[in-house]
Amino acid sequence: MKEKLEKIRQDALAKMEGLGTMDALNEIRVAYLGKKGQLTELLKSMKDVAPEDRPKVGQMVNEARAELEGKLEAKKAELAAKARELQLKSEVIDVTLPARRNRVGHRHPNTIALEEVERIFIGMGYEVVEGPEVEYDYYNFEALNIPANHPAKDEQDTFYINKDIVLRTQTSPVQVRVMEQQKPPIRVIAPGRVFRSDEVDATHSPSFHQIEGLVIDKNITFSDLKGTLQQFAQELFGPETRVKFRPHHFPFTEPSAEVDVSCFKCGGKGCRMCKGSGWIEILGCGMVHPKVLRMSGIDPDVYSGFAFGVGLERIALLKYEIDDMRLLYENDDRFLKQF
Ligand code: 2U9
Repeated sequence: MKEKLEKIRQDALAKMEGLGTMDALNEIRVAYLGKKGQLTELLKSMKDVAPEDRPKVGQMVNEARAELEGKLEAKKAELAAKARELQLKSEVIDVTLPARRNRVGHRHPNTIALEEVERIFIGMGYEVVEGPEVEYDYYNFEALNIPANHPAKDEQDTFYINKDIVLRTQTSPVQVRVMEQQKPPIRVIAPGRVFRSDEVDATHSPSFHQIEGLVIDKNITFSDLKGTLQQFAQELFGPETRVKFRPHHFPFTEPSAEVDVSCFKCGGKGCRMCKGSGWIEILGCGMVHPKVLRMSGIDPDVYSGFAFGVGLERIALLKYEIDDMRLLYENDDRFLKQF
């Protein structure tokens, strides 16, 4: 019995020596001290020991048990410490590594150009107004003197939701809504996204942005239009800028004109920017057609007004000398961060 006990004790201690994991430790605990463990079994066989030897043998078994339990606890603590040390090593933070850059975005060239145009017109007393991108055919065409059979309404030009509703092709319907709701004097600009069924190329996109302006009051003349757009061009492209009005036709204005500015790159001498002409076309404008005023409840015998429209992308491309409109929509930040 004594030898058996000593053998169990030695075996257990030897197994504990090389032990590396908590699982292995538990296996040893179960194998020796568990319900059916070797030491427990030994205690059960006490009945075979001579009665006078029992106290002595009992004490020896208990001592061995206490010793093994103590060793197991110590081993457990040692394994836990090792695991913690490994964890700390693997989670160590190298404070000398360079910090990861926080890549902050910034305003899109369209936004920069829009805010510049808004700043100029707000400075002249204009209000900025917005309206729906999905619009009634009436507001987009009819109220602007573009009748049912007009070529601008062709499916090639316009996205139709149904026969009465379209994706707006211009921001003019916003100004029609203003005229219906407000009495003159009216002085607004209407920026926003517009849609035309165009193929994508360097200067076209099925969705782009416009800024249109509308002024209505008593005694508004073409001179007011010229002075306003000259002021706008000089603020946008520099004080030396000259403007040129060329006769044109729009259904919603009469008379109508297209406006060129002297080339801000060469001052008008002719260069690559202005294709040698010295002039760059930037917008369209005119005096609001009397029929358009009357349709929205403004008496053309009392009031008159002017309107203009400019493509926002066109301004952004010109101002930042970008040669392909598609770059504005790719959102490649190597491109965007240049502005
Ligand atoms: C109302 C009456 C008249 C807005 C105008 C233009 C001339 C014009 C183009 C510029 C480049 C569109 O983006 S573009 O293709 N626009 O030339 N727009 S007059 O006239 C109006 C607007 C509202 C009630």
